[in-house]
Amino acid sequence: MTTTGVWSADKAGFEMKRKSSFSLLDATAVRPAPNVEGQDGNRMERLQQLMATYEPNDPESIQKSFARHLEYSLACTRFKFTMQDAYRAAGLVLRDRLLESLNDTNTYYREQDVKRGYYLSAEYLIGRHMQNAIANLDLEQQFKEAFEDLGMKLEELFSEEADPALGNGGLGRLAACFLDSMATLQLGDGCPFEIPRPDVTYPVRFYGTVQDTYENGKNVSRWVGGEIVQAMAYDNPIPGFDTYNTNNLRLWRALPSKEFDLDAFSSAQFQDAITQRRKAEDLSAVLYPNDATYAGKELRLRQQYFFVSASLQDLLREFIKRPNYKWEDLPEKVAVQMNDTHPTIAVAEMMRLLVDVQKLEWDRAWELTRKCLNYTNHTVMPEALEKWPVEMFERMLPRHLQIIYQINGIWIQKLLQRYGDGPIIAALSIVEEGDVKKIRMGHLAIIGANKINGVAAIHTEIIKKETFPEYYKWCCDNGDPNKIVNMTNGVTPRRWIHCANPALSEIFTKYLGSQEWLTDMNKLKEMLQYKEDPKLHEEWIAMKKGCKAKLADWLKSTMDLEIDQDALIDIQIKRIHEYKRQLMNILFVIHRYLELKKKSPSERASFQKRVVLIGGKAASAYVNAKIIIKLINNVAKVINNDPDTKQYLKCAFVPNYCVSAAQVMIPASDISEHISTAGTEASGTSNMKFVMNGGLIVGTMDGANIEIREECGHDTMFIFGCEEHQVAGISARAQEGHYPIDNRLQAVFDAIRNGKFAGQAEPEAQSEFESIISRLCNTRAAGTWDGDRYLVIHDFPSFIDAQAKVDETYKNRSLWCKLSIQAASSMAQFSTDRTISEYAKACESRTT
Ligand code: NBG
Repeated sequence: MTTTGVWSADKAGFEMKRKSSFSLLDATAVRPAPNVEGQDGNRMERLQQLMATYEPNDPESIQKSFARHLEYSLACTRFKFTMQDAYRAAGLVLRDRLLESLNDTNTYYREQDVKRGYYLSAEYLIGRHMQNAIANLDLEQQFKEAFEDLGMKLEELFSEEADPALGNGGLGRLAACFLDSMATLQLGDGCPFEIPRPDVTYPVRFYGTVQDTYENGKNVSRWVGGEIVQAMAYDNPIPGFDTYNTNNLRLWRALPSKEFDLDAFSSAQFQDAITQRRKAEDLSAVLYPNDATYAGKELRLRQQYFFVSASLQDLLREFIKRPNYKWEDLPEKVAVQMNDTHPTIAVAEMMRLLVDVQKLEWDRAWELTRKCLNYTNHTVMPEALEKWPVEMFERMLPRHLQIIYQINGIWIQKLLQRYGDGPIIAALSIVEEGDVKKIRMGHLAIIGANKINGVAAIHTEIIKKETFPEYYKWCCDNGDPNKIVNMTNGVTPRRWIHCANPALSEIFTKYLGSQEWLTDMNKLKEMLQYKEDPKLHEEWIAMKKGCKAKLADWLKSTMDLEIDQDALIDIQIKRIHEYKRQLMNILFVIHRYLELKKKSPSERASFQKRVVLIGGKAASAYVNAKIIIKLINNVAKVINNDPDTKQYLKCAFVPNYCVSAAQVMIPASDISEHISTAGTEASGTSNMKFVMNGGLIVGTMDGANIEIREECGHDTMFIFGCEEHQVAGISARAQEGHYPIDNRLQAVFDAIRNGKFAGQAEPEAQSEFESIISRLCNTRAAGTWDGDRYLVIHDFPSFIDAQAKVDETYKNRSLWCKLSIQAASSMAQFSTDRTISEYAKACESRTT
């Protein structure tokens, strides 16, 4: 999947009527026309006239357009249609407007001759489109009036939309926030309701062989045979906010290269034809197959190559179409951002397209490739730096393996010249030696990229120090230490404040006198002058109350959970991973429960009420993550049904966590947990969303927490746990057995071991829970160390202290409210508008 956007800010935005909001373009406004000089500009003049104006956006016209789509596009009658039909018809009304804007934006980009940014990502967690599209097109009022007049609430329409789950976690959601900012900043090209483009298809080959020949004095390689699959484009327009820009998110669907051969129906090849079709469709049917198996791994590499090849063929076609462009202009016109290692086969594919297809010399092609591609690293977990067995590569992508070997050969020569033979050569080689020889995609990316970036300040330093230390040394030795740069993540305030929390958006707009803060979050700093204003406090508390009421309704209807809306709402939502320490959170909940049980009823009455919600998905093959989810569910069952405590403490694992769930949960939180072991979370982005909504953070000195704390003030964050530079020493001591277990944690372990949360009723779960605890307590004395790798035991006592401080601070409601306003008003740094501007600037100041 790719998205295209304009990268260079200075070129976009002036001549046409760009900055005016969409709804101001009435039906009489004339649409921009491309410069058709030299072409047959008069062709179908009448048709051109008919298409030269916009669909009108007043409520009545919206109603008419809706009625038309309901009957003529969806074949409903006025007597018989469902809410789902109504949602789809309203979606088509919007799609019409988005198409106008998308087409005009493309005309404009072409005319302006802008540089295009292509974001190559296997994941886009875009969430529901409709509400966001209406807000970004500035059509909220008109849609509201139009549909209310028809007897429909917009919220009912919105809830009909499925949440497109095109991703796993932060990396996929970040890509979606980037789309919003690229369109809003008038930097890019983007998506909401899909448009199939059978006219945009590319062949993608797998397997086959390479024929090497010598022609006209040159070595020529030809990749032949194998299987060909067609990649067909599906466009998703992404509108910016308060701008007429609409960008394109282009997704790719795999189709068999030859459509069903009817003759085959009567022949023995029938089965073959079906197999071919299924094999092609498997490619784009499911995101991220379980890659614990060899077949899963192979399908994943096939998926990656499929979308990368289609996207690069597409961008080169766009470039070649322009007769005035020369190859040396490519880096001026094209910037490709590789989102993690998933699309990094792009390095070899770009070389193949330039050398084999476009017939460029190797050195020239390499220079262009390296100037166009950039790579973002999103994690320090070594397992996420993908490596593919050479044998798999050789079968599936034989020409790419050759190219990678050639890139590596030249690279190793350079290294040998500088360092001589030694361990640094093996460390920096793209090929990993061993029982199974592998291609290291992270290495391919850094060698083939112009810039490499981390996603928060601490993470970027860790990349230099630990993830790619030898490579960083090479950059420094070559006088290019700025090759690895930091681009702290962000989130879009349009979705995460304006759409997710309309009441908060209204407060900001009311106090600041305009909506400008939505495109310039620095404006929110003006809210700081009111942080102790009792009037604002009243409105702020009412806003939180409203969000909690919505959350309570949602929890009741989705999981039949009842919560006390006056309780402190404590949320941890993110992928389930041991480094993120959901385990520590649930151990703390057990501790809190045990403490409550010890108290008399009158003592309990002064205890701070809490609702702890934990949500998130786990990779399908991740066994420990699943045990942790089971533990959370079992603990919830006990606590929520204990008559002594259930008034004071509730806990739940929220199923099916997704963008829409986040939009309900985040605005309602008082605190959220961002408690990864220091040095493990690259950035985190939900931390930013929570704070923008007035939630405070319980967190470690990790990822973007550190920068958020600097911006918002140290008093707004409840920090605990060891720091990154202490981790190695603590781990070493833990392995040697010098690892005291706090009494309170010991009591939690005892409760689990005694069967409080599984016991004889669930012997399998009981033994899984015990095994998790035993592992935490393991020292090297018991064999190879597989113990408390993420320092749960070490950080637990200070976690309890931080939580106690939360309770104490929360008692003082006006202090809490002040901190909440202070934090939410200081988040300008964490808008993706800032992040995207930095990416755009970095692309302009390219290194050689
Ligand atoms: C995630 C990190 C987060 C980070 C997001 C976005 C992956 C592989 N990484 O810390 O774990 O916020 O990327 O950069 O999803």
